Amino acid sequence: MATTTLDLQQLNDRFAIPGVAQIVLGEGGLPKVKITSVAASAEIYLHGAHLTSWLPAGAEEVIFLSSKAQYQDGKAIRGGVPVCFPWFNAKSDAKHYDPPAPAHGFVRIKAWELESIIHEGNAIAVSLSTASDEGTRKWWPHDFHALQRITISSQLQMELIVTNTGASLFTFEEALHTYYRVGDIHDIRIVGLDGVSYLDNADGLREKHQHGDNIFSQRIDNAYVNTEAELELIDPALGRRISISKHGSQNTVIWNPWDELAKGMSDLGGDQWQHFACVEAANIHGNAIPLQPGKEHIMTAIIRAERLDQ
Ligand code: TA6
Repeated sequence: MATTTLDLQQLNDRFAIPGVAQIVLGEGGLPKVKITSVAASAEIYLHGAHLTSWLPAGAEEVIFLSSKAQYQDGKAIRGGVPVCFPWFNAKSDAKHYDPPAPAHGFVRIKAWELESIIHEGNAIAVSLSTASDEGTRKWWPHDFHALQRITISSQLQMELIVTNTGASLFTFEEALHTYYRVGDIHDIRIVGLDGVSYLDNADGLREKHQHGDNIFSQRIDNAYVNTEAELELIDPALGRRISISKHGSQNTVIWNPWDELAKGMSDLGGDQWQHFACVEAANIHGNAIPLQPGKEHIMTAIIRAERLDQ
């Protein structure tokens, strides 16, 4: 649904912070929060509570965003940080529904409510929420509230807080499906998963073990299990190291489609697949989260970027 000038004015009346935070019309006429501060700038669409840019002061853009991304209800923006909930990848019974249940759940393809923008020191915390409704219950018969709190400073912190607002236990999967911008996928390495078991989604989810650092020479789609490891993405072409830590997450997913899948992705195109790597804090497969009524679960991802020569 298009955002009117009045909607935008009402949003800015409630949430704008002069010189720091404003809500503007983004691609596809979708509203986005635009953050500009001493420490960093960032952009977050209300659609999917989807961060599409984080640019620490003095650094280059850290987040990849496809030049062919689609910006519309019912579609996920390609790139940025899609929020996957309450299931990961295809729902096993997706086709039993009309319309079919969407991949990676339904919260990344709908507008979230902007709850608050808080300026504390050099940090700006943007909170957005969504909740179950009759539309979501068609696909997933549980009542929930989800809050995404994104804190922008010289680091990027994303917290996904899920609350069971229903009367019975439910079990959910989740991921902060972060696309990191890289100079050249062939040259990067991800350090920190040596020896960790993973399920290889490019090979029938067979269980394997990571030997050494992750380097990329083909499609990779690995779900590492029972790991809270802090990782480093080393990018020689951009001369930088991205540190990725997390709390409340037992899985890390590493993905690049390679040319193999990218050529069939209309919202990616060209050689863009060579310029991102997905490193995702998640709770999926055997690490899905059972949540009792009234309880909440918090998954946090914290990202820092620094020069390699530092
Ligand atoms: O995170 C890896 C993955 O699950 C891959 O299997 C691939 O499907 C990717 O997510 C992107 O999914 P999407 O639905 O956004 O195209």
